[in-house]
Amino acid sequence: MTDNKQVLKFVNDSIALCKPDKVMWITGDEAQLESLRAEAMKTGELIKLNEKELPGCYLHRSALNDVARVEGRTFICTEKEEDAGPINNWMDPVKAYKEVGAIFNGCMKGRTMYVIPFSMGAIGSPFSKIGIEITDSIYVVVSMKIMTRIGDKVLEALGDSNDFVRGLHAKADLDESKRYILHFPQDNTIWSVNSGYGGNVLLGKKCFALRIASYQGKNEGWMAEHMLILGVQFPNGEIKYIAAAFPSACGKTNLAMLIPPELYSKKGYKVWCVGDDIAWIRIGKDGRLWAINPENGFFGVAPGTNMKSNPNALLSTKKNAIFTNVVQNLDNNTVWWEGMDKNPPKNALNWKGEKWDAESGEKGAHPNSRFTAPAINCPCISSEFEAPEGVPLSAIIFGGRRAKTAPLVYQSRDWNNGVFVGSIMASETTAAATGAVGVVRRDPMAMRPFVGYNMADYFAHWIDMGTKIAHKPKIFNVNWFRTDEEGKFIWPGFGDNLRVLEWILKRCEDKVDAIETPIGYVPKAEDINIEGLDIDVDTVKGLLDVDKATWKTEVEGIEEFYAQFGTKLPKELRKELDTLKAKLK
Ligand code: O2Y
Ligand code: MN
Repeated sequence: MTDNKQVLKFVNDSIALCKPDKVMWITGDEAQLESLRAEAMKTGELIKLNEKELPGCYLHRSALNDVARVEGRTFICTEKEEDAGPINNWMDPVKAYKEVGAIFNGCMKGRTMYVIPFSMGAIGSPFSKIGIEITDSIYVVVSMKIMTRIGDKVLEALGDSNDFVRGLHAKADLDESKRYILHFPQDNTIWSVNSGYGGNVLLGKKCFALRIASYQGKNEGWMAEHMLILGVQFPNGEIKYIAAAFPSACGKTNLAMLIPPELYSKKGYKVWCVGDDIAWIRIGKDGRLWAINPENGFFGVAPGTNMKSNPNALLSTKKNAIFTNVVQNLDNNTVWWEGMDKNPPKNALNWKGEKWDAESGEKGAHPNSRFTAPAINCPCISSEFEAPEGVPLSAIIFGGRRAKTAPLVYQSRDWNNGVFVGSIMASETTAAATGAVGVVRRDPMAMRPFVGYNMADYFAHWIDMGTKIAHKPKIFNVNWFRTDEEGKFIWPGFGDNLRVLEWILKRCEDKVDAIETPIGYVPKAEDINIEGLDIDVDTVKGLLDVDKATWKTEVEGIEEFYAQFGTKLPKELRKELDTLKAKLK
């Protein structure tokens, strides 16, 4: 427990509102967590998996109506609507506290309230931030144990400080019509009600580490970004770090845990994962950008994860992990999902807990089924994962899924041009996502659902950071998803993406030339190493082609997207767009 008056006030206020029968402070002690897991097993909230095959692992099934983040019910509650901006849903904070407070009122009667002190970032690191999550869900407690650092040591690090995020979560009735994920950036507060699933309830992740933290970063002069962080180790032992932002379904976790192709590993190249989803980035004393991963685990999509696509992710799930909404193999009490292997279990339950026949054609695992796994399980976790100051960034990469528009890789001309490149990021929908194929969704810096304030101000913050960073990382854009006439991907992707990272890191050190195009610098085709690949230099030329007509159409889409920001759009971005238009003439 703690003497911190602000923490006690927050907990007491929450007790008065939610009226739980019992309150339990989460100490981080393994015996306490084990007793909670045992309790959750009795109610079916957690199912213990085969201890020999998957030691310390559990299966969790969410409610059928509660299987993903709910962007439509996620709100930024600022006094002025303009401060939330045109991309976010906005709710007046007075109205939000009153109306959603009524849903919280008495919602924990007959239940236990758990108080989880947690740290985003290693405890005691100058980069780290503390939160208190109050919840009525054991699944949340045990997941927060994996995804963050929790317990008494966090309260010790907080001391008397009032600098903590207040997170209140209640499953309530899981009524989706009364589901709200509310952020009060001006009060350091998050309220989540009527959901029990992932990103809606593990409040350290998207709610704190992106939405609230992006607002804190703007006010405090740093950046909270939806980026993986990886280190490329060269044969001479030197390691260069990259942060990269991609919209969902672009293979972010796969890139974060990339396995070098044999040609590279034989020479001594290695890739180390610092983080797969979120980066907190600050200017170091040396004038470079330094990044930490504020999380302690991975909350990865299960379907499609296999020993070929991402062995490091799969191996990360082999102990002390929680699987949500996957198939349960009843013969050996292990788990399975589509794309794990070609041998679906014969005797199995689907994600809903129903008897499931793989031959039926129905999917067994939910498409958004997840594993929650400790980062330290990952075979390629970086030795700098816990480094208090993080890692220095040589490059920032933006990316999207574009069939034709964006080349395999291009470098922005300078920081402001790089911010422009991030601001126009977009992905084309796949059939799996929406049913409509090829619809362009603008997702600036992959932060569309995660900026906790007006996106135009967020762009301005990026521009402003550029004026303060003495040694700026170079900014690039990649597109692994260009397709041929038959719609097939041209670039092999996965581990071979290291070939592109190699060019990027060479550019950062001025070790390789490039060709100027209207959108930035592309590689000379012969400078992308294709040794051992089934493609030739002409194919690479095609992958690097910048088609003016396609980009003129793209500019129309950018104009339309920018229009919603009105006069708030930073003039630097307007200028970049004008320059692009002029170069395309
Ligand atoms: O649907 C959810 O609750 C999870 S969404 C998610 C999980 C891990 C990493 N990234 C994301 C995302 O939506 O970007
Ligand atoms: Mn994400």
